[in-house]
Amino acid sequence: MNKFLASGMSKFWRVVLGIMIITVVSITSNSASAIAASSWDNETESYSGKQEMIVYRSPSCSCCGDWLDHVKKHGFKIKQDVKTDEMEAIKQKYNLPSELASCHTAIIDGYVMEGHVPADDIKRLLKQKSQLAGLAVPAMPVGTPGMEIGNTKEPFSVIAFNKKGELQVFNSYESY
Ligand SMILES: [Cu+2]
Repeated sequence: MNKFLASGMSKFWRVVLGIMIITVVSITSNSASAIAASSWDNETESYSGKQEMIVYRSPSCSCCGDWLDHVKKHGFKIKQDVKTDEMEAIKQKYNLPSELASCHTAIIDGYVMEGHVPADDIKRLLKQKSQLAGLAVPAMPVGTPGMEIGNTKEPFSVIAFNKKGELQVFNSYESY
């Protein structure tokens, strides 16, 4: 083996080592940023308007309580916490499009908030004084505020709906 080949080999191993270091660093920083991003308690939106909400939920719903803790950390106040087994009737009363149904239904400043809607999206809608009727995170995607299970984060969208029952995507969380 000549000198040229030997130096070539060592260069190869230096590159391999470099790649390994880059990989380790990127994995570490990825997981660090994932932890920070998964923290729904960090506020990205400020809001100083009406913060009192009425919440309807089934007495047996524990993730509903976890969502309430989330919005309370963002300054919202629970004026009324109504525990009822008639959630279907509540959703109909507030004209929630049935395909958007989740667990709890909250009313704030005349808007309907269905399911595990992130507090910052609520604030953004309230600030817009929008013609929309409300926001929903249909079903209960794992990873949404109040639905955190380990590090599982299902992509989800916050859907806005108007009084005619027309839907539009208000916000999307693909990786968070
Ligand atoms: Cu829930």
